[in-house]
Amino acid sequence: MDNCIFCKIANKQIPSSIVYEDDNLLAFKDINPAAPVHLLVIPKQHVATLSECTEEHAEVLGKMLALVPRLAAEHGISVTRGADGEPSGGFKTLINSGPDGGQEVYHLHLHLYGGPRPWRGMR
Ligand code: DGP
Repeated sequence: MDNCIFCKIANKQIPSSIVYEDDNLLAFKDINPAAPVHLLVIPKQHVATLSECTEEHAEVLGKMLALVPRLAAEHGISVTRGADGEPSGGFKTLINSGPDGGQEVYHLHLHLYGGPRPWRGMR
């Protein structure tokens, strides 16, 4: 898509801090981080919004979600368990969809937030 900022990032027409890339996906740092770790995972192929996804997109959607544990581990935000078995650490994933869902960039993206709180505007 000609005027899509995330297509331009995927095509390396504009710079970003890329943390992961394969044939289908790109992950990069959010330009305006709301948490100490704030990454975006996108499909390289343009899809405007989750609301327009169908069964055809199941594979790439699965790949996006399946990438999260790896990114979390690489950025030190995995869920860990202490000797008492209590969980600590962890992260939040979010896909905003449409104006009411707070979507500003119309290229499907998954937010991955983590790190010590507080985070901006989020519980
Ligand atoms: P959303 O509201 O879900 O559409 O979030 C869009 C996010 O994209 C927002 O957190 C800021 C981020 N963003 C917008 N433009 C750029 C950019 O040019 N580079 C990077 N790295 N992130 C961007």
